[in-house]
Amino acid sequence: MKIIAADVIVTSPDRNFVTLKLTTDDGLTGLGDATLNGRELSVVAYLREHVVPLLIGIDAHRIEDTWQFLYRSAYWRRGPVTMAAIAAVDVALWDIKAKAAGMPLYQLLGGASRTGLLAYGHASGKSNEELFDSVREHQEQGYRAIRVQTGVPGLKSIYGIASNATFEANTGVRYDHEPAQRGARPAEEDWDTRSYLRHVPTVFEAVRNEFGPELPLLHDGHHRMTPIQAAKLGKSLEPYDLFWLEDVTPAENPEALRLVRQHTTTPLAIGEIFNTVWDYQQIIREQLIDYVRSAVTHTGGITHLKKILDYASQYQIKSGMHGPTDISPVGMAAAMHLGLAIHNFGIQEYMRHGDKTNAVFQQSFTWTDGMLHPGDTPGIGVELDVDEAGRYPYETAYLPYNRLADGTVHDW
Ligand code: KDG
Ligand code: MG
Repeated sequence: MKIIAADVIVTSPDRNFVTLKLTTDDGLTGLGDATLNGRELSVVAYLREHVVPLLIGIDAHRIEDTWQFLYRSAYWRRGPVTMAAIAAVDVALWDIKAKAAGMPLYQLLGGASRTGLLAYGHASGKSNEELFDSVREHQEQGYRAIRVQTGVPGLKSIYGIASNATFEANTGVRYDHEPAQRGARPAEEDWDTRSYLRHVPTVFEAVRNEFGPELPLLHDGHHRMTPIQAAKLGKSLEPYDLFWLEDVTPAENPEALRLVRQHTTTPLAIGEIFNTVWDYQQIIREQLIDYVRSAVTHTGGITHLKKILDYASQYQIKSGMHGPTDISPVGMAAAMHLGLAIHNFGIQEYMRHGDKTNAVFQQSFTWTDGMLHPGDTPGIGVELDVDEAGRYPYETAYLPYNRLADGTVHDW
């Protein structure tokens, strides 16, 4: 079964997506997600210029060998662009293999270990009232676990809160943290860690008072704290029993988590911007985290993320795969198959894609009572309508960035 065509499809229905489509000589097709938010075209070039020519003629069944070939023959290893490109090839090959077998992908990964995947959604609001409404809306949509982000007094616009500008730029689709705004330059937001650290515990206290002790609550620090600030936050949130506290410190220095861990029993999650098992090696071995946040899309595909999660399982560390709207329906489907099959599944992040996106990508997954299931269509269960995709050409869009009050650039 040989690859005879490899097409890179860029489409921007509600936001930009990059998809690789492989076709075999016996007519099977497979899809892989290669979307890297705000840097999409770098992966497009990597794929089109350097990977697609190498794929023509290879045996589509040789997934591990293709992975190792693309990873090692480049010499320049790792990094988000390389690993997103390899991920797209990997998932497309798994899609083809599962279609050839006539099975949904999770069957090839060992079969279902559970009946469905607990998923969390993103509630947010500038004020507690807005936040409570958003939590209720999510509960009405079936969510049984909810991420909570709020505005901070004195700060105009921060990560995780749908801003009006983002709302309008995205033509009415509310993306609580899809802030990649269409336009020539990134938007500037503001930040003050001391105000944030003072405010967040009061919000969680209010949410617990309103919604009770049962509801699993999550929060994302988005890499903005120093280790000691993160330790302080973890400690101050202990009374509110978080499911996890995410990305408290910048990802470049995973050792920082040792200090955070020494000070708090709040569970920690990290990894959405990691891309290989080597980013996790120390923090898994030292048990500095509780959840692995990587997406299939940014971590070399099913093949590599499964290795990370198998390693994590030896240390009782679970999956918490990244699933914001910049993970395309193809990337989400891959995550669902993997999550259904592995033993150490924890939770799946799930934001809903907009109607235009769902018209471009036909999907077989189900969402029932707060649980996801990838469906039983052979393959990953996603097909891409090329004509529909063609209606939405790429549009330049950037993630925002932060400046402190004195103008210093800060982690966003
Ligand atoms: O593209 C950036 C987003 O994927 C990121 O901001 C989302 O932090 C995120 C999350 O936890 O979903
Ligand atoms: Mg995050």
